[in-house]
Amino acid sequence: ETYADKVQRDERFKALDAEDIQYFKSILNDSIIENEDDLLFYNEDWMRKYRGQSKLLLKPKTTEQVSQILKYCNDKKLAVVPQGGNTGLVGGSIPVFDEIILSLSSINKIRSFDSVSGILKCDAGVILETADQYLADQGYIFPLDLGAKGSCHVGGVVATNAGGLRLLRYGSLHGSVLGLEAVLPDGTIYNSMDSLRKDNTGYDLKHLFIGSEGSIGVITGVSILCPARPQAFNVAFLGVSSYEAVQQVFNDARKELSEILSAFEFMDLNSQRLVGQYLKSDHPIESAEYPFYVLIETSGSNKDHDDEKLETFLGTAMENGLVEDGIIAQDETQLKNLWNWRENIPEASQMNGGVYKYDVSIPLKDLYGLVEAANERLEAAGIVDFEDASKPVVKAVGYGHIGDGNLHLNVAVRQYSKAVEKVLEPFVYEWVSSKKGSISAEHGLGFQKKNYISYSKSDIEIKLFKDIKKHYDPNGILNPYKYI
Ligand code: FAD
Ligand code: 2HG
Ligand code: ZN
Repeated sequence: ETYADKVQRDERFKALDAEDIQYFKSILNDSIIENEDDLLFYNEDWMRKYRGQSKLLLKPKTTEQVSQILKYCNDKKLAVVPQGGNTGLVGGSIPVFDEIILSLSSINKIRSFDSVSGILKCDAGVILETADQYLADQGYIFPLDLGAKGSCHVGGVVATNAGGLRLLRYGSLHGSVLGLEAVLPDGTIYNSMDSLRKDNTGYDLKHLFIGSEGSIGVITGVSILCPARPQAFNVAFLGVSSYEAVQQVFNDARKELSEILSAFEFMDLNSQRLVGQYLKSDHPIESAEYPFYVLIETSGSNKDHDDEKLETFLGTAMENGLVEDGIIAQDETQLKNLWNWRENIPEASQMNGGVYKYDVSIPLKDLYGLVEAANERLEAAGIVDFEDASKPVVKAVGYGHIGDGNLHLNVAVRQYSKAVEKVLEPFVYEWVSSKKGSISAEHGLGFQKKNYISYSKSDIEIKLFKDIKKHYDPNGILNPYKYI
């Protein structure tokens, strides 16, 4: 992606000089990266779609160091991008021009865990999987899970308000995060880490930071309420013949599996074909190909009870023709394998060269219509073919957290190109807006959707956003050129 046609460097920001680097060295010693090759990973996003030109990455080890850095940058008008695990999917975590990258990866300690209340307090740079593993050892679970868990940070998912695979059961981070520690651009440290579950003393400021995408402060600590880890997990993978049937299965699952239903994901056939190519293996449902697949996870406290409920549910769904074929994982390995066919879609959809991603909320009945509309449009333009490598687009595939009304439309391409982008944008955003959907269900706006926010927010809402940004970051040094 080149930025020249989308945005210009803001000349109010100072360019980095030797004196600045000297200052950062005086507080961080060696915890900085200046070498261009070493900076490459941090300058480029996970999809290799966006690339910035930062000359400096800072890795503070304490909140106080973050405070010193931001105060200095604010005084000197040096622009800064906060970065967690750099797994964000909207180009929000990388610089656009020469912004300094402030990495949280060395602020990475578990601070405390209270095994009676289930409250975990940790640094922002703790890797999500590390936090979940720590909790597993204590019989608890992190209330959020996603495919990037091995790299993304607790602070990064909070800054994004990521949704993921467990939202259906545990709700959004706005519900489970109890308090935060965050550093404002002028160096002020805001701290609500000791908040209790109930606290109605005035504005609940933490909510401004959850999902703020690094635009008003740098999160350095998170306090989060974690549920007891379920004792028994089951996964079923089903082949379904129509999108209507997918919705019906979801409806029935909510009623019949009720309190043990913990995830309900759907995938279309083309997404599974891509995963098959990526994993180089046969699909777990071998009998035939189906237009749609559903992954159902149950989790509870009594394996026999859950097994019985799931088997009865599946038996009825097959008898009444809603489900064509299905399997239930018989052991831990099979359970992980079934999840792989869902969790590997992001990787598989970009293996041919690149991917245009749209992460949208749409009322359930219209949700898959977007994938059909996108494919029709690509076909009308004559640029899509699953097999023919001379066409720039492989296919538009659809999958996602159907239990949350969240579709992921991934347009797998052989290379990024302006021509393809023009066929898709603003078409996709207009389509979503016409159905009163949201152009970002869980990945945020970042750089990708900076020009499209008005498809989902009114002028008044956008003005209020700007007021908040100006209040917290009057010099605009934090994550500039992004959605605000
Ligand atoms: P980064 O990518 O580094 O940053 C994301 C944004 O937050 C940036 O704007 C950055 O400036 C800001 N930021 C990061 N850390 C801080 C901080 N400490 N303080 C202030 N701002 C900060 N998302 C979902 O919602 N659901 C999914 O199921 C899901 N699955 C994914 C699967 C894969 C394979 C991948 C690659 C991504 C997936 N995502 C998913 C995207 C998701 O947004 C990120 O994985 C995660 O939320 C970002 O965490 P991170 O630490 O990598 O943050
Ligand atoms: C998922 O649900 C993630 O797998 C990523 O949110 C979706 O890559 C995507 O578009
Ligand atoms: Zn998702």
